[in-house]
Amino acid sequence: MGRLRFLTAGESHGPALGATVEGVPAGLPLVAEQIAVDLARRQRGYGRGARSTSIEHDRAEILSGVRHGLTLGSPILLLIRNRDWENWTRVMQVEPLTEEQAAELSAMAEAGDKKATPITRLRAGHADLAGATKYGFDDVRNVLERASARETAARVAAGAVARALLAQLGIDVWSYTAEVGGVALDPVRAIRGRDETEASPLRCPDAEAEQRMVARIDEARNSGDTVGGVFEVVATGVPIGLGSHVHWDRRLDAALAGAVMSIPIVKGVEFGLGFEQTRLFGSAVQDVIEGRDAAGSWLRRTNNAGGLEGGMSNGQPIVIRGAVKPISTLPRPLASADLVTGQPVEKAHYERSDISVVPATGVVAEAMACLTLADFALDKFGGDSLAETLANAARYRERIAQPVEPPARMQAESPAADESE
Ligand code: EPS
Repeated sequence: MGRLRFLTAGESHGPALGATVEGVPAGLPLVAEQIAVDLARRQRGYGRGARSTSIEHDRAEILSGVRHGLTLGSPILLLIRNRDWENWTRVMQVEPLTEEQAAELSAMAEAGDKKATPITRLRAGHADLAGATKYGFDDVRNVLERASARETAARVAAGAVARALLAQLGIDVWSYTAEVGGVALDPVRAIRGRDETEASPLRCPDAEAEQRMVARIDEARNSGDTVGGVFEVVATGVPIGLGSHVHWDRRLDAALAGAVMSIPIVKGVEFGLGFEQTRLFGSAVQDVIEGRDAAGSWLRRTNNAGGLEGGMSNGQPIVIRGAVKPISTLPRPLASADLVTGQPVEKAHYERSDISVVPATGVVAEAMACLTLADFALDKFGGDSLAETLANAARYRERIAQPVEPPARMQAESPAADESE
């Protein structure tokens, strides 16, 4: 990340999550309510557990970088308080434990309070083993508190700031659920509009497929299991030319793939037709260029490239598909091994968990896409104030809508050039 950067902080059951967003131009209207919309969207979705649906009601406070509703160009600090913290104050205490507090924690563990008991039974698929080994921990809680999907709430808050900037540039980013537990939507039946899709249990535009997806989640819940799926993120209004073909780390496709892949539960990312292209002839894959319309926009017959060619946006909608693995914390735990003894144990650790988080992961992927697109848009258009960024973007859009002048050498009547042919 260059022009727009962000960092998150916070443990799942600590006092709060935080995000710092740096590089947002001055003068962007921003209020907490805008951020609240996306935070609420991330918490919804059939298959989520008690923590998301009834304990946390995420809201981000804006603590810096905004004055009288407008950004200042300075770092924007966002804070989301964990409501569950009040149940974890001793277990997750920031200050060193006094002797009495340590004794209190031991007594809680002896009385069977799982929260207070060090975790050593490793969960396969989670960060438990590698994280504890790497950092030298004897209690997996020190890893899982940060590896938790709870951290993605901070990303969504940061992403909402980026979304506000993109909206000013006419760029919109949305996602929906395309597949859960092997049940895929049928594009022909995916006729729900955006509002209806948003209000549906899995944020899926195909009502019939959604019912079968819900059934798969129920099936997983009844057998103490979990399911994954696929989300699709679509970004519209992205002008031609964000990113670049000239160097690997300036490619927008690579940055988007990395950003979406960084979401803990994501195991694969494709653009447009993605892996399916490998099974087709080139003639069936390339998006034929049909010329320009009256407004100067380039027309395409298809969008198999998912809006990205040569590492750049090509003016078509950017379509990202992300593979969500089944959650690794299983209500009916798998066999495992103990971190301390190295011996097999009958059951891995289980606290609470969700059954499926595909719609929520789509919202997190929107945030990561927004942050990446905003970064690349600022790289292209610059600007320390919103007015400057918008003026630069408008000038660029105006230029690319104009007809391209014929190359100078084709205009010049040069006998020498004719002879050389
Ligand atoms: C998570 C386990 C559950 C999820 C949590 C991620 O939390 P808890 O252990 O407190 O019940 O609900 O996700 C969130 C709280 C969230 O906001 O997304 C895990 O193990 O990663």
